[in-house]
Amino acid sequence: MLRRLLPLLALLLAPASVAAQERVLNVYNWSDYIDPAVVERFTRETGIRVRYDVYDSLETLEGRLSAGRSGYDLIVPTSEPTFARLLRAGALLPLDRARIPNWGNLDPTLMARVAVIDPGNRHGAIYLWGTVGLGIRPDLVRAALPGVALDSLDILMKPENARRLARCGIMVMDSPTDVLPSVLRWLGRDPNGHSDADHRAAEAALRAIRPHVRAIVPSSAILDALATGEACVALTYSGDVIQAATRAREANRGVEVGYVMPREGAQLWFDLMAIPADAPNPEAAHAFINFLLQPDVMAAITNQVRYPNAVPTSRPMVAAAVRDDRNVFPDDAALARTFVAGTPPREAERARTRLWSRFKAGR
Ligand code: N2P
Repeated sequence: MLRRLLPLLALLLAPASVAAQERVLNVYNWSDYIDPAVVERFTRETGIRVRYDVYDSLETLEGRLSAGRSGYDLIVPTSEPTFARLLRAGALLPLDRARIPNWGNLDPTLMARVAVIDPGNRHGAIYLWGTVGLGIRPDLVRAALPGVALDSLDILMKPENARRLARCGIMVMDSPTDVLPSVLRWLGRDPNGHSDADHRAAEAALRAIRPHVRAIVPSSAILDALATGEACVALTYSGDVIQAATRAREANRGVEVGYVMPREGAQLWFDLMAIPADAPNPEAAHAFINFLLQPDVMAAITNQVRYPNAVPTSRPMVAAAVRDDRNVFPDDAALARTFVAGTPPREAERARTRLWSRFKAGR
């Protein structure tokens, strides 16, 4: 008996600092993108402490990662352009499937879509996915634009509409990467076009609405502004809008928020769990990925953040109101109209960054 207890005693008496150093997982994920209870459960079950940092745009994530030595063990970049670029730069560790027995829970059809940029799905597993569209306050939009169709980017992008909505608050998320493709698509151009003509057209369209835009701020600030009613039209990520709608309803101050998946065709994106090549604790990262891929864990995350996941067996555990919400889980017809952003070449990326700063500055 005593002999059986000895190893346990040794473990309990081990210097805490050593144990702690070895058992920390450094996560860098999007803001408002997990159920905190899930993270606590991971620590309870594994003893691994989680240090959890957040970003709210791909530009921030890429800036932090591209220099290397970020200190993170797990990141969640969008498949294109960020994950694709990090992969090309050799900045991602191949995943060890032997350490991820729950890999089989992933939807093969969705995983095939991201295999285009990650052959064999060797470096990333889909965490959550969604679209880019508008968060609106339908009552205010209807009042300002009688008879307007509530399913189109026209609400924001037609200057005469933007002018009428300026007073109730227009916001655009501060991310050329995740905004320009939708603008190009609304213009009827290739959302992944990166010719000078494409850039000029997108810039002209943005400049035309600029005087009516109250704020160009990170997506986390947009979520807050929609929830409080400070914005009546905002271009941002689908689940963020649906989270804002829930918060607004709970606050019970008469703010109603709805999501518009643009009929022109919405940008569809996939966020992938990946491990930086220089991660201090890749073992813990593998354990976390495996933990997250459990159906009940994924269902809890989707219930909380209103983004669909890639674990089909989680679906029965997702609350009916979330499962049946076509803005969370778009139907096939809506999905057929979506497009996925590509990875612009460096030069085009620089042109996009420059045009975006002019847009922000209002020049
Ligand atoms: C979460 C943002 C969603 C991720 N707040 C966009 N890819």
